[in-house]
Amino acid sequence: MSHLSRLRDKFQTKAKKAAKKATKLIQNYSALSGGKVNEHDRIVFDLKGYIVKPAVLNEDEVNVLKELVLRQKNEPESLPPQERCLPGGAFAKLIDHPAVMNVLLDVIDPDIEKIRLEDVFLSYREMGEGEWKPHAGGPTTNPNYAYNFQDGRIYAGMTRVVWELTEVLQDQGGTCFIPGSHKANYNIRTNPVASIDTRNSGLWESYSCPPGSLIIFSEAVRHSADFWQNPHNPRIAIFCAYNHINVRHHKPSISPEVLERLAPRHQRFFKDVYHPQFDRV
Ligand SMILES: O=C(O)CCC(=O)C(=O)O
Repeated sequence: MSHLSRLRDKFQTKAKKAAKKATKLIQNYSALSGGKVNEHDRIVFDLKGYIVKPAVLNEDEVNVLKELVLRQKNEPESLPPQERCLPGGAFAKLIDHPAVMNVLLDVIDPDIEKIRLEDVFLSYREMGEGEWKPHAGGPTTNPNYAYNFQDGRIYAGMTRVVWELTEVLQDQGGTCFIPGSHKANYNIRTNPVASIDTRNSGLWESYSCPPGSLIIFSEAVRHSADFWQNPHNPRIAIFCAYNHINVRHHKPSISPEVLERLAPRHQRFFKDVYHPQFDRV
């Protein structure tokens, strides 16, 4: 091989690598096009362990999603196979919704390739349905549920993103939190205290929000489901569990039929658990 052709091959390889890098940067940038999380949300997430973003979706978007999840629940056969379960169908485009990504890129990892989505499910509750089951809070060495603050930024593990598709009334069945408990020093996770965990301890906080709102919370904050008490509508909420690429909490259960039909920009959230250093060529 002549010196000239060796030189040409070298340049071609370098150009390919540069193009790959540029594509990755552009993909990451487009996911961030809504801008990063605002200071208010970042500080409240750190302070309380959760944030509520009211009415992120409009009425039409909410109606489309409600129809999808109710059909998935009640008559899945009426849908094509790739839409019969979450995250398929009209839900898929919410996977990287800017309101979600702006927070996750701030609290899980600033590189979108290091964020995984490991579970998506519907929570449907009629009047009186639900449970009271406090969990998490306090220190842990388990990286899945970690919440750390280091060098000016949050390092969260599993982070729940909840799309509330119906109205939630204060203390009438929305998820409940003990704000700040993701940073508690006493281990209320492994040594729960009944007087703290009881629903009327005065330490629990919930929220009200219109349909289409987003709740984002660290799995590290002590939280619980509640009994649904809103007489106007059932709870119809989509729960998503995002995590860092290095760890996984849930057993993979997402249907391959659904995954195969997602757009590549959504499929990448379902990659296996590994360290992205092995992506290097
Ligand atoms: O159903 C709820 O409101 C809370 C669910 C829960 O406890 C969780 O996501 O870990």
